[in-house]
Amino acid sequence: MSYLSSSRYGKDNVRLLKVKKDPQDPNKQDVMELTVTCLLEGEVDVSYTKADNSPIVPTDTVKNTTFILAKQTDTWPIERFAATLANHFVTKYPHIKGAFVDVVQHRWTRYNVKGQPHPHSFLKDGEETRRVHFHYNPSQKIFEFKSGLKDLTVLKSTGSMFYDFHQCEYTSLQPTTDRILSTDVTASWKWDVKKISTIEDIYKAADAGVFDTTFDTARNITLELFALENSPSVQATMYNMSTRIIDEAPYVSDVSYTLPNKHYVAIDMAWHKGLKNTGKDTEVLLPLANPNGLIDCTVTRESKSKL
Ligand code: AZA
Repeated sequence: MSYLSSSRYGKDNVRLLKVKKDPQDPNKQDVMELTVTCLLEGEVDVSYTKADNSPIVPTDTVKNTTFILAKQTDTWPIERFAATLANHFVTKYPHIKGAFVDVVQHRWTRYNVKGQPHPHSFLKDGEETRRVHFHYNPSQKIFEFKSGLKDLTVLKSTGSMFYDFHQCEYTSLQPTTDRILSTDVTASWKWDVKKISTIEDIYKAADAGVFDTTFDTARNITLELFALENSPSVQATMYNMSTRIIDEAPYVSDVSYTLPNKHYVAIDMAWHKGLKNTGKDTEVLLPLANPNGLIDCTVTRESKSKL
């Protein structure tokens, strides 16, 4: 005997570019390039178990809706657009009980021409993305809402250490007080459900600039601490980043980081006329494609009742 224990369906990789024109000067524009995933859940079991398609809102309709709501509503910031999409599906279709919406914003940065920000020209300055995940199922009281960034690639050529680690007969790693540190930052921050727990709350926070300010705070703390701290380890640095975000971003309840440790190893050249290229003489290094370290943590705000 078996039963359908969970299911969801929808459209993945819906890509769009939204252009916002200044009503006073249509030459002045903003752009937002997005990749959207929208999956639905609800009373659709018979579509799996009885080949009855009648409850299926087709994935094509999900795609069309994404485009139409992008046209008809304000998509800035992406948290607002995720709320609009999720709310649409659970209010339009009574048998659709929940939506999983992921919105990924690709980076387009306005650039200066002759010292002035150009009104409608943008630079792709990296593969970094800003993102939001929203699982909204009001009938089950599910409101999982988090934002983040991914693929913010950074490297520092000194100011990173790793020593005093556990040693055993499997250990070959040498301790170091000066190494390269490089990673592709994935960071996310969960919105505090005590402060944001309804669609209206999301719209209000969007209007108040909470999502943009928090994104800037988290990104700046990441970049600043990465540069300024003499890092004892990836673990300690990511923890320090997380606690600072919790301190400085009042709407956030949890911060998570996932950091690959992308290794660069000094190339030993002693075989060539005793050429020194290790330790303090390291100048030429080999980027290792694999393997890489992978280090993860979540830091949670302590609730006041515990203090
Ligand atoms: N953390 C680091 O920062 N560097 C490392 C580790 C680790 O866990 N393991 N090897 N090198």
